[in-house]
Amino acid sequence: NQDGASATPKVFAPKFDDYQAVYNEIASRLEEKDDYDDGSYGPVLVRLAWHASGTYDKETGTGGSNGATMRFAPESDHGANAGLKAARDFLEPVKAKFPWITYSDLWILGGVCAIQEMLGPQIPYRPGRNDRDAAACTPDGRLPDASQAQDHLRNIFYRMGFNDQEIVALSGAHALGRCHTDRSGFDGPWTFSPTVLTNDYYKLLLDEKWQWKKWNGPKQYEDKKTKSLMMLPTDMALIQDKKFNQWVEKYAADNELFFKDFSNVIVKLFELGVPFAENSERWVFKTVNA
Ligand code: ZEM
Repeated sequence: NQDGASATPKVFAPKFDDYQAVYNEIASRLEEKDDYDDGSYGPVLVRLAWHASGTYDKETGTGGSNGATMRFAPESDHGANAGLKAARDFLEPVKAKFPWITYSDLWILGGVCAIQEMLGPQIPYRPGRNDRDAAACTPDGRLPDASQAQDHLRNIFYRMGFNDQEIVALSGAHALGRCHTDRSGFDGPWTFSPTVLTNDYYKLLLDEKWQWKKWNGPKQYEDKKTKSLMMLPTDMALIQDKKFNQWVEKYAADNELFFKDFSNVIVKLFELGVPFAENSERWVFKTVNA
C-alpha cells in the first residue's frame, strides 16, 4: 500500500549484494590483519571451511557445512580441529556486523573469499545453510589423519562421495598455509608462496627430492634441497599411488586445469549435505584485493 506499511511483516531476505557486502568485509579484514602467520588469515579460513564440510557422510546424510557444529564441544575439541579457533574468532566481528547470515553460510563464504583473494579461481557460492546445535556434532574421526596412506584417504573421501581425481584436486589446497607444531604437531609450509593459490604443490611433489625429516615430531617429509618445505605422509601417498599420481602429473603440468577442477570440487565439498532451496542459484563474488 501507499504509505509503505504492509499487512505482512517485512522479513529481511538478503540478496547477492548483501552477501557481496559480507565478502567485502572479510576481504578487507584479510588485508588489514596481515601480521598473522605468513601474512594472511586466508589459509586458516580455507581450512575452517574444509573441516566444517569434510565431516559429511553420504550414507547417513550427517555432517557437512550445514550446521557449523564446530562451534560446540566435542567437535571443537576434536584433534583435527586444533587451531581453527583462530579462524572462527577472525569471522566473529563479521557475524556481529551482519547478524542475519548464519555461521554455516559465513564459514563457507570465508573459505570462498580467502581462495579468491589469494588469487585462486572463482568459487561460485550459494547460501542456504542453517545453524544447528551441539546435538548435531559429528563423531571424531571423520577427517583425514595425515600419518596414514592411500587406503585411508580413499576411505575418508569416498565416504563424502568423492573419487580419486577429486581427492587429488582437493589436495592442491596444500599450496596454502602451513603446519603448526602446536596444532597438528607437524611443522612447516608445503610451498614457497603459502598465501597464493597455485599448482606449486603438485610441481614440488614431483620435482623435489623428499626425505624423512629427522626430528622428535610426527613422521613427515622435508625437501632435500632447502629443508624448508614439508610433505605429510598423506601428501606423499598421492605420488606413491599410481591412480593418484596420474592426476598429480596433470595438475602439475596445467594450472588452468587445476583451477577448473579445484573450483568444481570445492563447490561440491562446500555444498555436501546442504538442503538448498530448489531454485537457488550460485553467485560469483567480485574480488576486492585480488
Ligand atoms: Zn589440510 N592439513 N589436510 N586440507 N589444510 C593441514 C593444513 C591445511 C590434511 C591434514 O592432515 C592437514 C585438505 C586435506 C587434508 C588445508 C586445506 C585442506 C594440516 C596442518 C594438516 C595436518 C594443520 C596445522 O598444524 O595447522 C590431510 C591428511 C588431508 C587429506 C587429504 C583439503 C581437502 C583442504 C582444502 C580443500 C589448509 C588451507 C591448511 C593450512 C592451514 C593453515 O593454518 O595454514
